Amino acid sequence: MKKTILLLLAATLLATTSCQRETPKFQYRTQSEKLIARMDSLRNNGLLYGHQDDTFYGITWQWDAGRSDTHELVGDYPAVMGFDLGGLERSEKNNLDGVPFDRIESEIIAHYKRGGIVTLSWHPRNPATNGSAWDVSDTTVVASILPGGKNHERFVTWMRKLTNFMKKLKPVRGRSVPIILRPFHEANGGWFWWGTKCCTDEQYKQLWAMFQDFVNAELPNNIVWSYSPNLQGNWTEEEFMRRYPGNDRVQLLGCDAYQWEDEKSFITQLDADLEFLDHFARENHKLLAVTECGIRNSPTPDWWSRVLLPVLSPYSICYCLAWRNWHVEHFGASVDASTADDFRELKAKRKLLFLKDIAPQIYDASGRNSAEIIWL
Ligand code: BMA
Repeated sequence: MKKTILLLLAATLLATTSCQRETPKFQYRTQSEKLIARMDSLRNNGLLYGHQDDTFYGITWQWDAGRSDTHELVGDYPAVMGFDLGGLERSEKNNLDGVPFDRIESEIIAHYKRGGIVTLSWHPRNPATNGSAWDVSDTTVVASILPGGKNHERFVTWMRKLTNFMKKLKPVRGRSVPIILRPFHEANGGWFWWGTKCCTDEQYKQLWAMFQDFVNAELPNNIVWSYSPNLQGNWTEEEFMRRYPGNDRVQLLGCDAYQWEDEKSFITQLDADLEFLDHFARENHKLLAVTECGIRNSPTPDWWSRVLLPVLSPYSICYCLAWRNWHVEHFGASVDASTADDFRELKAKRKLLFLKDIAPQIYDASGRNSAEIIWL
């Protein structure tokens, strides 16, 4: 064992030395820059599958350790895993969906160590009313948390709780986990307190900047910023720019896209959005992803292959992240969903990529996958 570890250390040192000689700028790269470069290169290999709360619960189970609807269906974990930090702002033990934050913490580290990619969203409670993220009853909420507002100091403590949590995301040895952070998402809709009902475009941009500057000051090297409006269907540049935080503030453009109603209009709208976003991303050197997606409770068995993927395939998209599989409603793949066979086939044809497709498959002398050693 000792010998294996020494050999590995020597190999790593050798690799590092030769890498430094050839490409000296590599050693200065931050975790976020490395993740951006990795995703940029991975998108040439194919579309990554992502899933929210993958290892905490599925359609027919919850909280069992070591389970995953994705793994049980295709024998591999999603390449991208999403988690939500809603509830952290009030020092809750569990997030808004009942997931203990200590499990979120260990799963983020576990997924990173196996070579996976992690994205975080935040559905914070309404800081003016204490209602949920969906409480849009107070139109002064955003103004009240901006500098000078009566809830500003309170919101600063919320942001600090978030950064304190993210600072803990560190394997025992090694560097902090890089995170794709997707705050204040779907802001072109009116259903969240940061949406169109509760703040002006200017206030939204100020909110984003305040939050981002705070987080970046605490975690300067780890965050890839994702700006993710909801499916819009008719973006024009003028409309899109109204809330866009700015090219210096965003590295990944997202689209949250659910098929709530008829298939045809979903396809038309998503295609229109992706055409706009793909063009914008190319012009402005951004990554592109479908940051939430799905159809509620999988009523259409070939939805993945016939509806979603044909729309995505002409565009240069890094990943699509299916929303959570919960017993009340599910969006991701599972043996218990009607889409199981269709999804399995996509995996077989490599139309979707999973963890093992993106993690380096390097084995040490004892046959153990040493991906985690590479990523530490
Ligand atoms: C929504 C729904 C909610 C959930 C929230 C945060 O889309 O799934 O049930 O609380 O996301 O995960």
